[in-house]
Amino acid sequence: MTRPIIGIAANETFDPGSTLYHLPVSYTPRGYIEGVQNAGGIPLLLPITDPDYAETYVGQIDKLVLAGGQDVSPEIYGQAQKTDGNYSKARDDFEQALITEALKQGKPIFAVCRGMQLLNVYFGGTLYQEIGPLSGVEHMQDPIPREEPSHDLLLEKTSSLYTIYGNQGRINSFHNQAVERLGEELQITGRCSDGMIESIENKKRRILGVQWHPDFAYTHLKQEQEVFDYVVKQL
Ligand SMILES: [Mn+2]
Repeated sequence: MTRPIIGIAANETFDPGSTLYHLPVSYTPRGYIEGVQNAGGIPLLLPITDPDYAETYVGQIDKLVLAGGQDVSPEIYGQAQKTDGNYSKARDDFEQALITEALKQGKPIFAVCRGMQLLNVYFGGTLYQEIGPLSGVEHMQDPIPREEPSHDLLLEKTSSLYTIYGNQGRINSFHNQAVERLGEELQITGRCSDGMIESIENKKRRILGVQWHPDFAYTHLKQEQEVFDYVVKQL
């Protein structure tokens, strides 16, 4: 059986100091790796590097995953920075190049949280830089454990995930930013009951973005592993 190779765009950080002496590391949360492995895929990490190498990297993979992480730099969608956030221009640049190449090479894209926001911005959309008072729903659910759902998910019948959640599901939520204006070529397929956009898609191009974190909950909730199953086997 041929196992699809799932390229996961990696992040960078520094070891906090307790074991690796503040060593800089390239990484992805293990949830992406195990979620893909459980679904029968082979995860392959794509470290942040010169955008010129995106063509070569995307050439090695069957599908692309854009993971969660830093806020997307507001300058990409034409806004001044309004909040104190954690940004990485190198990551923004490399991942935009990966999107360009995935589209060019016809490879599906699954994007989570920041990844979905970057996709939206890539297609010309904008973000709310701070959801805060815009909603009565708490979209940064901490201290509720990450594997626990904290708000609802209202799915369109056209959603690729409709067979998993039906028209109403429950999902976790760890974001203080959200899609504001939708990018071109994208459709809204899921919202929270407060109206916040929770999933976007382009079925023709095989693009799926989710605002929640299946990678936090795949060991705990069957539906969250089923999202990885869908991505690896069907997207
Ligand atoms: Mn949410």
